[in-house]
Amino acid sequence: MSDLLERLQRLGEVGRTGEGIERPLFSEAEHQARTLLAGWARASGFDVQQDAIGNLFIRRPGAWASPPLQTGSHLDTVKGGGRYDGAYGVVGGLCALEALARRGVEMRHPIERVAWAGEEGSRFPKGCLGSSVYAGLTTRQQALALRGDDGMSFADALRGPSGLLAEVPVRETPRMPCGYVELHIEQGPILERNGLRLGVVTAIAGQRRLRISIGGEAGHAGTVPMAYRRDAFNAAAEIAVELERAARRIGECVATIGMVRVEPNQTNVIPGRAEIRLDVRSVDDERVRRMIDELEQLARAVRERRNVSIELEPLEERAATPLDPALRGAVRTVVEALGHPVFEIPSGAGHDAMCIAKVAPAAMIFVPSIGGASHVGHERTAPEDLQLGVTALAETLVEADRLL
Ligand code: HGY
Ligand code: MN
Ligand code: MN
Repeated sequence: MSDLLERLQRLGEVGRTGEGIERPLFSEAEHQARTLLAGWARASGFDVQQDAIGNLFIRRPGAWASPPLQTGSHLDTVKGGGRYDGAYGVVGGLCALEALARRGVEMRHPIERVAWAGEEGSRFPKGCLGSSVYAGLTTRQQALALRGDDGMSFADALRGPSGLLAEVPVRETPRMPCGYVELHIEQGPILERNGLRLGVVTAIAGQRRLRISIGGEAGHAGTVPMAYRRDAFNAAAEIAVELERAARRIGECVATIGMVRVEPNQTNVIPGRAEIRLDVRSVDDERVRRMIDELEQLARAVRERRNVSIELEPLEERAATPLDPALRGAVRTVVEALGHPVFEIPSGAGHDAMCIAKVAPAAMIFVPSIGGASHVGHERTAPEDLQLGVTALAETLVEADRLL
């Protein structure tokens, strides 16, 4: 089995739970994953560094002392996640640098592979944390003040035993890249359905995430007549169903309520409080805006009708991100040279490339997800597609090095 597959296999055991992988940022498992990657990179002779908020860099010098060409992705996962989302781009980036070094390919720009800290937002309520601080979209203070669902602040977790890697030098000043290429699984069914093995990503969907807190009145499930109730969960449920209808009506957008909290969460007590988290996305920002309008109208109506309090707290807002035409051209050239059809595809999933695209030309390469499954333990990509993606990444880095 190749280094790529062996490493993905090995990494996929780090943080494995019953149904999938759990590697939230600065957990023991995620720290172990970064340690593993640093060890593999050092064994291949690369320079390993980290920055002050946990982004991990490996670097291959170039002929020029210029801004680096970067590739990267993330090692953290969602709860019950798969072994390829993020990890594939991190391990694949290492394998691409090793392939270029083995072939003795002389690059003008230094090449860096980055493992961005906390892309998923599965512990701290902000996704793409490491790449957005790196790109200056989030201040370090804002990141440090974030509080995880377990109550611990980012600052404390960063200082804790699973924060920075002990034996890795910390780079103080971020080096803005001259270009960025991210290799990632598609996480959807399009490539597989079209019999394709490589995708050239055109844009990354914009997204809005909100916390919706509902205050009603707890009470005895048996004694309070329906007409007297201020049931916080039923208010949340009405909002959820109506938002699903709105997303279908507006079209070309998706709305998900993937997190629900009910208090006191007892069978025989009417819920007095409920918290739901909404994730809305589209490559068309106007449709996301219309969805938020619908939510605001709905909240006003449900507040009135059910006599409950409803607070909408924005957690995240990212505009749709078109990827760089010239770098996309480099990916297209490589896909053709490898003998595959050029297939342009938008990304419904968010990626660190959204942030890096704000400071440098960025592009993405997709490989198929079997059955379109992702963010689940049975996330899979065929080994030959995993290998092909790394080859495409290595060649794209060479092409981009020439171009930039
Ligand atoms: O949610 C996303 O799209 C990404 O997987 N963080
Ligand atoms: Mn990802
Ligand atoms: Mn993900």
